[in-house]
Amino acid sequence: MQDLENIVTRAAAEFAAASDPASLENAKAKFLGKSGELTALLKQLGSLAPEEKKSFGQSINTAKQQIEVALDSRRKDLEQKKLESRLSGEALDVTLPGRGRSRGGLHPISRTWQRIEEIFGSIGFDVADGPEIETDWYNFTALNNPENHPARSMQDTFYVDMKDSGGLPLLLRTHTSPMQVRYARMHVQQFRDKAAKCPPIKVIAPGRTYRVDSDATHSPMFHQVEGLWIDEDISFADLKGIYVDFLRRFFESDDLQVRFRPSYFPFTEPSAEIDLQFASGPLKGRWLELSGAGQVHPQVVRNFGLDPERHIGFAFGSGLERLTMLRYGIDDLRLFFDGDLRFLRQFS
Ligand code: FA5
Repeated sequence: MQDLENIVTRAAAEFAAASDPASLENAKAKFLGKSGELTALLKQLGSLAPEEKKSFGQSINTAKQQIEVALDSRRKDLEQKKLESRLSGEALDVTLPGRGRSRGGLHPISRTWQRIEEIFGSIGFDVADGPEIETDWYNFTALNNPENHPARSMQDTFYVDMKDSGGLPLLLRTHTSPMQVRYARMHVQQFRDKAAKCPPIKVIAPGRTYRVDSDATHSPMFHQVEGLWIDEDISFADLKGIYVDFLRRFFESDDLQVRFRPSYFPFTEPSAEIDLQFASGPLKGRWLELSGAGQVHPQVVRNFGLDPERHIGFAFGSGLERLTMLRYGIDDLRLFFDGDLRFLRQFS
């Protein structure tokens, strides 16, 4: 009896001293486990006389219940302590000032992109999108710029390792002009399938382009917008009218100094570069080239799947960075990509 009371007291003391669930379970094993003290006393029951066995057995059971009650209550204590420490660790100080969120804004090039889509959309141009990793055929050959043609060197680019492209010559497109051919062929095919008369092709294709270029007016990654209008009677005069009207709406001014300068592209004939004079900023009064343009070459019209005797029109390819520089009077296009928030915030 004395022994049992002693065991119960020690068990309660050890449970109270256990500061975490693992040490509590160890303490439990010491008294109630297979080789625990109470279990050892139970094993002695067999050697007692029947009368003694009954009363001792009852005492052991009572002691066991007392130990279990102490164990259970300590378990609950520890759980409660754990919960309290978690709650106090995660406590929120609702009196702290909020973190605040600064408002983001559109990148100036994205603004230009949106304006272009809005203006051309309003005069019936469709908007198309195409791959930045392009085949050599669409980027050059289909644009009347065959392999080994010297005009290819005007647009040096980044080539994809042939091992990765299954032998198909792939490159980062140097301009958005491959979209002329992609869009026109899709358009022509669509109406050929329906045996219907092919309606005019009237599309712009804005997107990223790449070249081995880098200075204040050239970046290795830049944006162009391609424009293409093909019908039975679209002329260079339409190009001038549409393009100058676009510039007036883009710059919100009728007082623009625009220059069409003769140039050469294998995919247009005649060809021109379109320049605009800075109206503000450090380069005020200087001319900046905005765009290449021209009457689509008959060979390219043939590559569209159309008859150049019947279908004629113009195309242009303009730089979005250049348009943005002229709009805001910026003298170095690298500012657009440096990620300096002091610069970018001025446009949001
Ligand atoms: C072309 O890329 C022709 N595909 C344009 C064209 C389309 C001609 C349809 C005829 C018919 P060019 O290389 O000149 O042409 O580039 C056109 C415009 O892209 C330039 O006027 C300039 O505004 C912009 N541009 C060219 N290279 C860069 C560069 N590295 N960084 C920023 N803008 C550039």
